[in-house]
Amino acid sequence: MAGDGYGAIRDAAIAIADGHIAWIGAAKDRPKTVARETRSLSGAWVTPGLVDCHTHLVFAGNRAPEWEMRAKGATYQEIARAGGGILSTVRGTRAATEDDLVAQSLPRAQAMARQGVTTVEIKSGYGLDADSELKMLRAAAKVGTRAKLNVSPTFLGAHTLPPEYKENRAAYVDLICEAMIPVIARDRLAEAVDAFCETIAFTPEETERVFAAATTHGLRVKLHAEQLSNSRGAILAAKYSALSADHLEHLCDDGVAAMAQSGMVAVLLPTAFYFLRETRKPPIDALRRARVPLAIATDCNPGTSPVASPLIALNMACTLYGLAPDEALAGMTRNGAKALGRDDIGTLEAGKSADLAVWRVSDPSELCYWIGADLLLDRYVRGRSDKETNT
Ligand code: DI6
Ligand code: FE
Repeated sequence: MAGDGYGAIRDAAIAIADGHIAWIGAAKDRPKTVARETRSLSGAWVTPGLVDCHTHLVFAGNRAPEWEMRAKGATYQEIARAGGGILSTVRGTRAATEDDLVAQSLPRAQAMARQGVTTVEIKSGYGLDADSELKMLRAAAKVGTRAKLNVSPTFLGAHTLPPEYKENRAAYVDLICEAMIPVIARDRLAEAVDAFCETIAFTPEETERVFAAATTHGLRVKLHAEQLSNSRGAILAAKYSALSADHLEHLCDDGVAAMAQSGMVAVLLPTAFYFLRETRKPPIDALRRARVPLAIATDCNPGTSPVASPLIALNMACTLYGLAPDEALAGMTRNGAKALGRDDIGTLEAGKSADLAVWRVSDPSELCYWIGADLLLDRYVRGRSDKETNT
């Protein structure tokens, strides 16, 4: 029957009070208390608001020209020589004012909201100096307010080495650990600290220094791990009780075991896999057998996943990675929330925040099935409908 496997309640009622779900169940069982206002969502499906737990959606400019060069046969080295790659986004982001960054990033956030996202994680990592990283984190908060999204900000100073530290890697890691993380923790500008542990980015030793500093300052960690090669980053992340390890195409058996042991979430980013035309998939079956929760996210970024559509990420989780639609949807609700360390969102239960998505579908599998359809009827963010707040 429609909705089997999703924990669906048919002919349901949801009571909302003070921005929270006060009661949920079959409409015939609903408590007799008189509601101040009732609304019929007859014929629609309601899910938790989607949680996109891995994005870099705040950045300036884009890399479409570079992508076009690649489509015409240019190599990575040629593009780098022509000033392309991640450092071109760093230059653009450094040069942008905070208002500019907000203006350029807002349409991406609004596109996500229009597809049912209510919580989005946004990473810094295109500033790579203290002022520019803080500017990105402030812009992320403003974008969230304007797009009516809850933002979970993450500090990703260890994204790539800034050009001015080319000859002195250790000094940049010092700057992250001794100057940036203490200020970010003190001013509560981020909820977590991430790093890109990869041959082209930071070594496991450098990553460990960043994790140690984050932990000292009371911030949780997470990691871009095993995307292009196996650096055993997931094992290192487990040692620091990370929330998640993300990408994981090259994750080995030891990594799966370490993630299971420490209770981490595996965040899968199938749109980045698609965009890079990768062929090696994450070890999904091994993760399932080890009962590691699977989350799905967009990785929205200008280089490897110019994707502001959570529903396309769900589709690709199914078509490219072989997830079942109910598994994929759990990956962008329940397990996306878990990857952010949040227990107040991600499921429809009494006591949780009333963050809901209301869909024009006849079965929840349609959320993973359509590409480019207009499925969202409404969202509720902390109990307030987009319709009443004029989004
Ligand atoms: N992994 C990626 O694929 C991206 N960042 C990361 O940590 C690349 C980001 C970019 O190219 O702008
Ligand atoms: Fe990423």
